[in-house]
Amino acid sequence: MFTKILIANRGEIAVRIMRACEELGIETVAVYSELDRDAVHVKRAGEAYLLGPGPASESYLAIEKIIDAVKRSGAQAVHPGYGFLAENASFAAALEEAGITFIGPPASAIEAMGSKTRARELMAKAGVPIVPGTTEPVASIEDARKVIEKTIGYPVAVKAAGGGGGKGFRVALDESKLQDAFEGAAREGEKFFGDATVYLERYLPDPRHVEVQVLADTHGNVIHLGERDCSVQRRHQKLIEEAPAPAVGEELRARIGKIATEAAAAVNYTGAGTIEGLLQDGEYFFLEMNTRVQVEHCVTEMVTGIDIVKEGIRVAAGEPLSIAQEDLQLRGHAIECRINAEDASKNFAPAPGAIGSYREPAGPGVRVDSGVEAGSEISPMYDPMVAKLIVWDVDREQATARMLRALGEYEIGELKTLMPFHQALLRTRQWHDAETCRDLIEDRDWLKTLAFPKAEAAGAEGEETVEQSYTVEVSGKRFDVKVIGAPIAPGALNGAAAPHEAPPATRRAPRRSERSGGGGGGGGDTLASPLQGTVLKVAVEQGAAVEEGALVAVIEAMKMENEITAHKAGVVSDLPIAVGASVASGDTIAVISSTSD
Ligand code: MV4
Repeated sequence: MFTKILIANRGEIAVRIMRACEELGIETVAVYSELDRDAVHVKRAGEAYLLGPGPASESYLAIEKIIDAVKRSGAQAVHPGYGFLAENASFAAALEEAGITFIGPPASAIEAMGSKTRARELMAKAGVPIVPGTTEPVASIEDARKVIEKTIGYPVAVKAAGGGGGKGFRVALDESKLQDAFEGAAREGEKFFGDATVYLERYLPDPRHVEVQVLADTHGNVIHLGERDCSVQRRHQKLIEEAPAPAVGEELRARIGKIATEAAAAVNYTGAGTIEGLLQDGEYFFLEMNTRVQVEHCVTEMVTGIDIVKEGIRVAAGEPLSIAQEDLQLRGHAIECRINAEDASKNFAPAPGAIGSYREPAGPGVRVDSGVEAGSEISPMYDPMVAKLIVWDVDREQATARMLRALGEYEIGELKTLMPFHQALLRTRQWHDAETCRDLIEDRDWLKTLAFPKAEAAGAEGEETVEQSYTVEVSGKRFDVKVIGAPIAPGALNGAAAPHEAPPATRRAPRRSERSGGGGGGGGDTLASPLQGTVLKVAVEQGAAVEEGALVAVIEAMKMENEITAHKAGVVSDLPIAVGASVASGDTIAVISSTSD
């Protein structure tokens, strides 16, 4: 077994891996960027090395710097977590060359699964069912037209060969939309993966996203740990995951488990991996393989009792898997909610910022995987995930009630997160009936009901107002009261009652973004940018009439395209942005004046 591992990641997954290392008696090494000097994963590690400035390209993606830190620390192995370098075959190969163990599959397996057309071809040859479509790249729109006419039909999914996780994925409902879809998928493929190659699949109308966790060792053992359902997604970002999948029974589980282990064996896989697929009317189709530990691995850990991260480390050290397929038992039901710094009511706009007070839920069946504490900063530079809240209970209904209880206990001060979204969604009939909830997540009116309360407009002009909570006792009975008004100095209360949210020392004036309503809206006509980035597209002209929710601009930040939509209907009276320009968080994107008042 290794004695020291370097974790080439940050946030909750870095902490998660360190926990596994500690239990295995392995020393831990963190790496960090200048933005993460005070981060939890850095404090937690046995030792830590600065990589460089905040941008990932100069820190968490800088292969040479990471290898240098491995050498300085004397670590024998590197765990990449997910994201960053986790599915970078040249990183795995570079480590191998330097005599360092990569905790993950062989570079050849990463490579084989990295090209989605190659993966489809391999899987088809191995007898794994794939979504009907092409296994060869489609060179031109004319070629695409021919194949669709002959075999696939409409609607059709156009996907980037270098893609995955929904990046570079467009749908053409009919022939008139094919050019847009084809060019869009190729453009995104080129931008994200440096590969404009696309392929085609039959578009399935309302499938479930069902994925199978696999583990493989270097002794020829390949097992599966059952499936997860990840159908609740937004812009291909998973929001809620659960295990087992509500639509999968014992027979189907055995069938898709076999598909998954055969897929892994076909690429000589080792370590932890996931076969992602679509389930439609009892039919299962291979979509892609994630050659790493996934965000949502925790729900599988909860229902199997197996520590997937520890198994991955054992396998990398040459040890056999600690369990056999026939010993595996599934028990109960687990749900995971991703707690992102996002405002669901504003179309899931990123809402980076600092965490004020912070308290994690606890109690039976509750697990929190986080990498933050009071005072942590959620930077717009990295993933907006603050934490994962995972619960276990004997069945889905009770797990749902437990999740609602735990969400209620979770206190993340001063940051806008998806917690209200999760609370609302888990209370719907759609969730109760185990529907995919796509209609809800795309329903703007429903999302708007999740708006965060605004602390505003009670005081006189120019005077700042805040919302504060107090506990008071009236005739010996406790009441929680909310006071909205001018800030009260803590001393002014004369000790009668103290605000019980944040201690006075940590209270601060709201930042500009909070005063304007938080994530790109504000109360008035101004549509402010919720994030810092580059204007990729301006979709309206000055003077144009827009509907509420209409696309105004696309802003690229961290290679993600963020659609900025009109926060109200009206006429674009000012548009101080241009394609290629940089915008800061809070900058005006457009001013939308009302037409009738
Ligand atoms: C699809 C699809 C329909 N037909 N492919 C790909 C990445 C993953 N994030 C979702 N993906 C989809 N691929 C074909 N040929 C529909 C989706 C999809 C989806 C699937 C199941 C549950 C929720 C979904 C939400 C968006 C897209």
